[in-house]
Parts: sequence; structure tokens; C-alpha cells
Amino acid sequence: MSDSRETVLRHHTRLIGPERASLIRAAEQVLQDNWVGASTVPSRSLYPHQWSWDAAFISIGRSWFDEPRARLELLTLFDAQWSNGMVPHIVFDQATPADAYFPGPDFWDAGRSGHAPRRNGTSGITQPPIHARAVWEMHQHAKDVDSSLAFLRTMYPRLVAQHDYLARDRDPTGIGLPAIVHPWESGLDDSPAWDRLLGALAIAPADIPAYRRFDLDRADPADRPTNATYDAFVYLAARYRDSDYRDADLLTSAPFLIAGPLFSAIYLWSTHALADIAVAIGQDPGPHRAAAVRISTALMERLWDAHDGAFYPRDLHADRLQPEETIVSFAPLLDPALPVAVVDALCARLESICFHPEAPGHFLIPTYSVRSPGFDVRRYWRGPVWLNTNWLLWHGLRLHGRLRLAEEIAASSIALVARSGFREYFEPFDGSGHGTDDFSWSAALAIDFLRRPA
Ligand code: 9WN
Repeated sequence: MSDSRETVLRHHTRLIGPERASLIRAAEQVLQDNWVGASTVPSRSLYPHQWSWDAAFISIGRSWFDEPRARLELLTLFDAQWSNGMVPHIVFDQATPADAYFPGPDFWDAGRSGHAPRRNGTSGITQPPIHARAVWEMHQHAKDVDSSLAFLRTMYPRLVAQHDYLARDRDPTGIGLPAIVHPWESGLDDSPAWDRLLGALAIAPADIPAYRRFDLDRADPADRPTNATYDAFVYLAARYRDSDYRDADLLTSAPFLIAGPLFSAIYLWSTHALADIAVAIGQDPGPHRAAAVRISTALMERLWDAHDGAFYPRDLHADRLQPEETIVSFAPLLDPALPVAVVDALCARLESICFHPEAPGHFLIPTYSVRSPGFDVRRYWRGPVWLNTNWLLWHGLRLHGRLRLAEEIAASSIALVARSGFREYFEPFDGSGHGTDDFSWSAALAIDFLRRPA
């Protein structure tokens, strides 16, 4: 490790020692303040409903201090699971005013699908399936083991249905990885990873339904996606909705159809968790272990670019990789079977100047290469550091014994929230906070970073 990196680590570590307990208390308070009865809103102002992968991150953090609510969070989400197994990306709070968030329940009109559980209570798309992993991680440190085992038994068939849905209905070209039909499904909505595909859509203005953004009333426009990007988001969501969410028609109803490294790696990491859950409750882990081997093989065969030494999303219409230096490329570190040479290549890239600014006061890991012409220190997913991507990489690196880099990422994450509060994301060079404040997963994952044993 270079001298400057030692300095970065010391600089950040120094920030956490004496403040650890009060930081944990402050994070717990954010989660309590954002609890709305049976679930947690990501943010009172900007995201006033329940979001799918947020709920998983939130449960993991909350489980360190309130196991019943952590479990209730996921039960609430899965109560809205569709009959085909799809876990919706938003569960709407019916009491929240219609102009609190766009697109709301009327836009999604989920009842058009015969699978939606309650008329218009959810969105019509999904998000990364990190829930099985969340359930298993919560069980690892559960104090009330009996309740936790009962929870595993309740959740297991629902999690299996979620995974079956992705394998059965979301693999239209048979590549062995789940396809997503919208950037919102990736969780990294505005990532430059999707720019090329969105730019090629050639959308006629008449095909974009009239809409009004409410996010700009509540957030700085310099942080949020541009209006042109929103037009593409709304167009794609309307196309899928207008097919009545029929996954059999994806090749025609989803002009944006990709298999991505982050979504796929999370799916794989959760598949391993499903096997562990199965063992814990006396079920057969065999099918999950076999699925994990298949997904791991497909990741290497379909998303690995041997020439660049990087994982990229694959456009399923053109059957072509979409090279772009974004954070999604590193998520396959969550695969325990990743060949050592591939782990080495990913770590070398992570430690390069593109993703590892090396000066005291700089923070890891930017979500886009700082050397890319489109790198933006503020706009969401186009450069800023997020705690959830850091947390995923931290786990992936620990899985492969890359402890020094993992520790740097953890130290940087903690330093960010200590310095700027539980903001939605952070400027990598000065650590300033952006997006909404009191953001639930920043608080939840800070707790996990601070409380998980080394
Ligand atoms: C659209 C809630 C969600 C996160 C996503 C993040 C952002 C929504 C938005 O907020 O997306 O789903 O309106 O921008 O990109 O990852 O789940 O926190």
C-alpha cells in the first residue's frame, strides 16, 4: 500500500474511534424516525413509500438493535409480492398524498397484471433481489434464535418464489441471468452504464406520457437525473405497463433489456443465502447450490470481457456487452467461486486512480471512473459515493480475503457519515453530503459497518 493510502486509512480511522457509540445511536434514531408503522421510508421527504432493496438494507441495519421490526419490514414488503413471485420495487403507502412521489400508483396501474396482489398498491417492476441475503445475514447475529428460525421458515417459500420468477420469466434469451427492463430495476437508475442504450432509444415525443416530476420540488436539480433521462424512464415504464406487465412479451415490450453484473451478482449472492437458509430449516439446499453454479458460469460466460478485464452489462437485443467504467463492474466479487485471476483484475481496477482517489480527505469508492469525461461529482449514480455499493464491495472483498482494501472502504464509509451525516450520497473529493438527508440505508449500513465483527 502506498504512503498516501496509509494516510487516507489513518485519516479516516482516526475519525471513527471515539465517535462510534454516538454514531450508532444517531443512525438508530434515523431508522426510528423513518419507521411508519410496519415499514421504513427511505426518506421522509423524497421517497415516502417502501422500496424493495432499501427494505433489505434497512432490515440488516435495524436487526442489530430491533429484531422484530427488522423482520416486520421484510414481511410487509413480501405481503405485496405478486402471485408470479415478482417483488415490486415500490409498495405504496395509500395514505400518502398522490403528489408526494412520481410515478405513483395510478401511473403504474399494477392491477393491469393478473398477478398484482391488491389493485394498484405497488409499482410494476422489481429491484435487485438482495432479500434472501438480508434474511440470512440477520439470522447470523439474531439473539432471539427461535423467532429468527420461524422467520426463516415463513420467508423461505416467498424468497424461492422470487428467485423462481427471475429464472423463469426474466430470461427471454435463455442466457442463465435475469434481465431487467428498466434502469429503475437496476437500483442504480442514473448510472452511465445505461447511457448508450437510453440514447439509442429514439423516442418520439408523442410516445412519452404527460407527467410532472415531484422530485425537483424536494431535491436540488444538480443532484437528480436530467429531464431527458426522466423522459426515457417514463417512456420505458409506460411501454412495460402497456403490455400489462406480460413477461412473455419482453422481447417486444421492453426496448431496454439487459442482464447486468450488479443485479446478477446480487441474485447469485442471495442464491447462496437460500442454500444456507434451506439447511437451517431442514430443507434441501441442492437446487440452490446447483443454481449458484449455473449463475456463476453464466456471469463469466456472458458478462466478462476478457479483453478489458471487466464485467459489463449485456444488451440482450443486440447480444452485445456495453462497456462503461462504472461501479456495477465490481459486483461479481460477491461470487465466492470467482477465479483468482479475475479477482486480481477487479482489485487492480478498483485500486487504480479511476476508482481510488489517493489523497487524505478523498473518499472511496466513486460510482463512475473519475477519469471518464462524463464523471459528475454530484449527480446521483454518476460519480458520488453511496454506502450501499461500498457495503456490497466490502462484502465481496472480504469473501476473497482482500481485507486491506475492504477495510479502506469501510473506514471511508464511516468517515463520510461521521463528517456529513446520513445523506443519500457523497462527493468523493471533499466528502460533502448530497441528495436527501436522514436517508435510511445510509444509517442502516453504517450500523452494519460499525457493528459487524472484523
Ligand atoms: C426510483 C429509494 C430509491 C432507491 C434507488 C435510487 C432512487 C428512485 C428515484 O431511490 O430511485 O426507484 O426516484 O430516484 O436510485 O436505488 O431504491 O431510495
